Amino acid sequence: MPVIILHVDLDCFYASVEKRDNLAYAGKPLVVGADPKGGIGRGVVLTASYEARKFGLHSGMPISRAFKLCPQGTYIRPNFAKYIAASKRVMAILKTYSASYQSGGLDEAYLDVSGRCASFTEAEALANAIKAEIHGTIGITCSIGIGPTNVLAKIATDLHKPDGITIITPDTIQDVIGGCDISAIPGIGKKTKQFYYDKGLMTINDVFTSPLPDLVFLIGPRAAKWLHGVVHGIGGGPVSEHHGRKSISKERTFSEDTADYDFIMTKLRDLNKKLHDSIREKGIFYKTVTLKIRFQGFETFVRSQSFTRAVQDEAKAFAIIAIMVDAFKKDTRKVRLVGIKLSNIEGGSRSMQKTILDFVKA
Ligand code: TTP
Ligand code: MG
Repeated sequence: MPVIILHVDLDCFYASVEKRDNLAYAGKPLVVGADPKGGIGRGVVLTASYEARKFGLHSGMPISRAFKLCPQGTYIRPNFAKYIAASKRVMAILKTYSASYQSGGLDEAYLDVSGRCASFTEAEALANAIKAEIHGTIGITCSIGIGPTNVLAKIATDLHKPDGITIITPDTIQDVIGGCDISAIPGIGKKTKQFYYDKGLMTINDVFTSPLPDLVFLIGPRAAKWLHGVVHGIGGGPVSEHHGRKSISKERTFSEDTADYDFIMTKLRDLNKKLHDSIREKGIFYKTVTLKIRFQGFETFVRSQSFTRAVQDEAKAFAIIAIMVDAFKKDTRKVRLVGIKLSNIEGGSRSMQKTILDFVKA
């Protein structure tokens, strides 16, 4: 019996809920996010309807830029309570289709339907039934990917959006997704993809046709094993948004040991910014900030502090680092190296949506 996973993802979720509740938005570009204030507003697009996406709008785009690209759009503020209520109802429906249910956040979930579908054809019929029930009951559409692993199912979902179904069987992986850019793989973002491009891995096919030892040579054993597994449908485990990474860190050894704390703080600010650029790109959140400081003679100290919930906050992280550095200033030795580590990581949209839940509860 083949392993068959369904990945269900709601289409432009927040915008769909708003459209459901206000017929005036039908067929129009709708943007849920910050107030554009005629083009000078701050903040970002949370989601854009598919009509708005035709103008190039997407989640995370500065609202001022969105307004320039699509001034005729309707711009509304989010109503999280409504989205959470809709999400709960959707998830309750999904759970009735499989005991093996795994949430992927507010608007997506994985269902292992191997137990009730003997073939991918049967799974497709089930996917149609799920789409119909969600549409009929909640009034919004979703897209469904069907695959032999969570990650392949998730990649499949994105191929036919909105309101689509895409099937990848173990035999059609290369046919269906071979031509996709490598960034179609969850965990490879717009910036990380350059790393793979530089190694000649631009499409999924480039990975598919590379023997594992070649991949190990190119990108190292850990990433190679992960990537090889993804494209060959090996490893059905939960989708990892960040290669199963537990922390992300950067450090800097000074060319000359220094006691100039203004200079040291400038370097730390720079490291902190780079780390945050990277986690923003990947959608990673962290709870713990660690400072590492090595003095002349190699004595090394680490100091950590944790937030009560996962965050992605460059300014707060830097404030914590500054306080921790202060405690070392009385040491008269010069500093050889500083580093920052962000750990207790939660990846991808899931934790982002947790913070939205926290936000609403607060
Ligand atoms: P997504 O599933 O990433 O996006 P979507 O549902 O809006 O669109 P798609 O049809 O491509 O699936 O995210 C689900 C919701 O999470 C989205 O409606 C708004 C919210 N969200 C944010 O608040 N910030 C973000 O950066 C992203 C990507 C999503
Ligand atoms: Mg979605």
